[in-house]
Amino acid sequence: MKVKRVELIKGDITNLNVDAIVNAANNSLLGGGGVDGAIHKAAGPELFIECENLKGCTTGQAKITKGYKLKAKHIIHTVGPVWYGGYRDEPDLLASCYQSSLKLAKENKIKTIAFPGISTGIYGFPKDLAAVIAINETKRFINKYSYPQKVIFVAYDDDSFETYRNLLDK
Ligand code: AR6
Repeated sequence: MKVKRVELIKGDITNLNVDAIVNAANNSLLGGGGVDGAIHKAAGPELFIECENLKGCTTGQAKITKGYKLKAKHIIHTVGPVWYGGYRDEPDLLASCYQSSLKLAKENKIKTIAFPGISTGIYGFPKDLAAVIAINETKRFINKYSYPQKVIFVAYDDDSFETYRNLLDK
């Protein structure tokens, strides 16, 4: 039987029992609002200490830490672009977030990884375009490599869920 390698769920990414969850971080990697705030709160203060030692992260890149109090063993922190209208390489930078995160997952032999919609909250990236990029980059990557074995897209609201569902059904 063919194993399904891409899944979609609706909910809070901090509750997931997976090898790694991805965080929509900022360049400092020292926490913030949105999913970043929720992940730091759920993982506990040790995460902040490990993040301090990472000395930040460039937009479009990713760094890995432990998951601490989360069920997830690892957190892959990636820094999405702020949306300025689309003329400042935002789509390429977002694609790079997915590529860098998936590459780290592969290098760390992560079986299951869950992504929120990077940049689609406070950073203002249009959700439909972001979902197209997320799905394209993921499919391209998993067609080439056997790790991660499974990628889960986590939609936080009904609109995002429908956007992903329509695209994944195509
Ligand atoms: N689980 C899953 N998805 C979530 C959760 C959650 N618990 N909470 C929010 N989302 P955002 P960004 C969704 O704003 O746009 C922070 O301050 C949310 O609905 O968290 O990349 C950082 O420190 C949206 O679709 O991240 C940066 O400064 C998506 O996650 C900045 O925000 C991303 O929304 C990054 O902004």
